[in-house]
Amino acid sequence: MLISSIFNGKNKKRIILLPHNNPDGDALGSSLALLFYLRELKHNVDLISPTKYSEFFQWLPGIEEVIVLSEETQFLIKKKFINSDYIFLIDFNNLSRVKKLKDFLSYSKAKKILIDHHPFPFNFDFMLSDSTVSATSILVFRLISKMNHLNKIDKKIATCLYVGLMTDTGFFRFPSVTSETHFIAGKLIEKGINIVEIYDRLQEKYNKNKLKLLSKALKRLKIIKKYRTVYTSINSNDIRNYSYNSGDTEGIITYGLGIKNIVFSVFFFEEKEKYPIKVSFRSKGNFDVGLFSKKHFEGGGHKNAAGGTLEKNLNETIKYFLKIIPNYYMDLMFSI
Ligand SMILES: [Mn+2]
Repeated sequence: MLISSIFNGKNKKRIILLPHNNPDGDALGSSLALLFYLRELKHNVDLISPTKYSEFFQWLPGIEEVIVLSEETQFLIKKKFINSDYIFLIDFNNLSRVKKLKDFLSYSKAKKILIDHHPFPFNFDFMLSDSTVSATSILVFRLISKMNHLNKIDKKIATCLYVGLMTDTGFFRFPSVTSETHFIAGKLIEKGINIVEIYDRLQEKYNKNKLKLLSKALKRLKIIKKYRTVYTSINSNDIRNYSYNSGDTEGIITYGLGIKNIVFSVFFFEEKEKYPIKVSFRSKGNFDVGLFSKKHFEGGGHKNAAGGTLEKNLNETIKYFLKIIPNYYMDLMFSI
C-alpha cells in the first residue's frame, strides 16, 4: 500500500488534514481522530478547515487545534500546503467543497489521500473511498484497524469517531447502518467513552434563533399527499430576522419524513438574497434523491440524502420542483 509508510512510524511526515467546508460531526470527528492518531505516530500534523465550524462542536476533544482559513491565517496555511508531504481529503468527494483552499491544493506537490464515503469521487493519488459505509469515521476506524493499531485508539480518538458515527447515521437509524457500524460503536465504547454525555452534547442543538427558524419552516410545511412529498423553505427575510448562523437550518428537512406515508422531503433555502437557491432532499425507501438531484438540481449525493442548487429565485425554484414531481408518481408510490 502506497500510504502504509505513513503508518509504520519510520519516517516523520508533514501532513495536512482537510475536512469539507462547514464541517459536520463526521468530517470533524474523522479529522480530529486522525489528528490524534497521526501525532501519536510522531508526524507533524495540521488540521485545516476551509470555513468556520459550528459552535455546536466546541466541546470536541482537540477542536482548539483546528486552523480555520481566514485573512489572518491564509499565509500560514499556504506555506503549510506548499511544505506538506501528504494531504488527507476527509469526508468529501469534490474539490468545490474546500472553497478557496482548492487553489492552495493545486500549488501543493503533496500526495493527496481521499478518505470518504460519498459516491462518484474525484480521483486522487490514493483513494480510501467506499460509498456503502454510513460515515467516514468508519473508514478511519478500518484504516487504524488494518494497521494493527487499535491499541492506539484512546478515549479522545474513540469519542471523535463515535461522534462521526452518531451524526452521520442519525443516531444509528439510517439505512446505511450495518452490523459493522454497531461493531465499531462497540469497540469505541470499550475505550471508555461516555455515550450518554456525547448523546446529550449532540442533542443540545437549539438556540433561540434556531428554534424560531425551525418553527417558521414547520408553519410553511406543505404536504402533497398524492406524491407522498413534503416541502418547506427558509428565505432571506427569516435569516435576517433570526440572525442566522451557519448550520441553523440543519435538521429542518428531517421533520417532514416523520409523517406517515411520506417518503420524500424537500427543503428550499434562500441563504442570500440572490441565486442560487440551495435545495436539500431526503427520502425513505427506494426513491433515489441522489439521482433526482443530479438530474434536476445540478447536485448529487446518496440514495436517501442529497443536495443541489438552482439558478432561479425561491418562488421559481419551488414552481420548477412542483412541475417535475408528477413525473415521479410511480417511483414515489412504490418507494416503500
Ligand atoms: Mn460523512
